[in-house]
Amino acid sequence: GFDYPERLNAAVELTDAMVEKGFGDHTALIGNGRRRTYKELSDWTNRLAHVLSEDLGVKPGNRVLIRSANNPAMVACWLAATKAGAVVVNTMPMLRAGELAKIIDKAEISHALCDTRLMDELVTCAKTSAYLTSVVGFDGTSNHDAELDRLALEKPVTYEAVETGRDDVALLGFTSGTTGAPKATMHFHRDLLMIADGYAAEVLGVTSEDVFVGSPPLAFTFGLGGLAIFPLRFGASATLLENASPPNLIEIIEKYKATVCFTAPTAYRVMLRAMEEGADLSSLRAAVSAGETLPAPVYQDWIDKTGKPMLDGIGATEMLHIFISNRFDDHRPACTGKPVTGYQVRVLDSNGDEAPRGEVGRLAVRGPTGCRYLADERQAEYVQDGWNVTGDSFVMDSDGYLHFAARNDDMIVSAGYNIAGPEVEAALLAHEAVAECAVIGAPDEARGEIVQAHVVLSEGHSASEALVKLLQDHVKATIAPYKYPRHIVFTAALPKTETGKIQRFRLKG
Ligand code: 3SK
Repeated sequence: GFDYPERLNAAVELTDAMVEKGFGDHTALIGNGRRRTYKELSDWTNRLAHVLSEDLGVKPGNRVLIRSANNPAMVACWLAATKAGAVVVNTMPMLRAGELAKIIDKAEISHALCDTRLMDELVTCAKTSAYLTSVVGFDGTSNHDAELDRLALEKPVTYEAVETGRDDVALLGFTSGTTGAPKATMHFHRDLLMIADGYAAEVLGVTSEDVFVGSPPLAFTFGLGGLAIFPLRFGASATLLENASPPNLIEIIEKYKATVCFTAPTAYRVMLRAMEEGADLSSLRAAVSAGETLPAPVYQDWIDKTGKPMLDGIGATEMLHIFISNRFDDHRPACTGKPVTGYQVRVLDSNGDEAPRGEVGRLAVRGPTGCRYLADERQAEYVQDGWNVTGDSFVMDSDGYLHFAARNDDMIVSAGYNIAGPEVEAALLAHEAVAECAVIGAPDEARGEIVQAHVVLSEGHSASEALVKLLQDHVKATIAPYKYPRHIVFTAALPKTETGKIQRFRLKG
């Protein structure tokens, strides 16, 4: 079981407690050209927590928004606010005033900590917000050259953290999902530790020797877990990149001999090509893929080039992190694996009963973390009889492995056939002319819907009628022919969320 003491502050466990355990001199964070040890991180976050409690008047339970790209200062602000008993909302730099205003209203944010390079949009919000009373800048480049940093330098390096309860809310994870309307999910102090003690311990086997790297924003729980909580829980090191483009990821992996990488299949495809051109990614022992379906050819190519499996996993902001995953010694192509320790899953038919093995149904999950929406009527729809009924359709095979079929809203029904868009995407992606693609159902009088593919071509290929025919034939030869895309649209780019998930709903005219 995952037993935590009744009084628990997750940020203390990830900093001060790590120093007490003997990791004080070990590197905790690397970013903006600097390394910080666990002792430095503990001191830094304690000084900041003093500022929050004493100068800014943050009280336990206040909601504090943080606005930044991935950098050590953002991690320090998140930990400090958590030590001060606040409920943190991490946000991405791309958000504009209108989007921030919705979050501020929904979460009743009273205080905001903002990288000084990103102040404008937040200051605009504060002018009209009924809740936001304080916006303070910090120096995301870690030169300690902003108001928050200057106040912190005057403070002691020890801090009596707020004695939060293990079931007190520590974090609000906002999710816009792939369909629109943002929701806030509440996560407890114990949840923050549990994802490390469960998934990161069991599946990744993290040790203090590990060096983490990755692309998901810390504002997304995938990133916060993978690039902050997991390394800090085990005395490992995290590299943080403000611009985590695939070439930058490759550079950091080579420079710091990173061992664990969190990113999406698109970046792994670039890494595979880079390896052909001499990039040395041999330090990576764990390549975690999530956020989008992992195409079987990418999975296979990774094994061929590295001799190690790629760890495909699925999580949800509602569940905080990954709850189904492949394992180093138990993995299959086009398969998300089995439930992570502590979680149970079911595949449900349209009546809400368990679907027979081999049949597509809605994925439900139950475990130590779980969905608690903040003031949202969708709670009752998402959690039924204690099961979190997700927006994904899966198949459980006869051996109990789970295979992603589609987002529920991405299932295409054409002439009576149920066609999972991602399966068609995987087939298209196996063709060298296709760099990226998204498959949707387009309205059709005769068939109800037809399979429509939006394709971004790889370098050196150009759109033509002949290529349409070639791709259609390729899909027919790869999967059941009735699934082939009757309509192919060539496009320069696909619409995506800030976290890189394809927004298929935007393609649906
Ligand atoms: O699969 C995802 O999209 C996800 C969401 C939140 C946290 C972790 C993951 C992998």
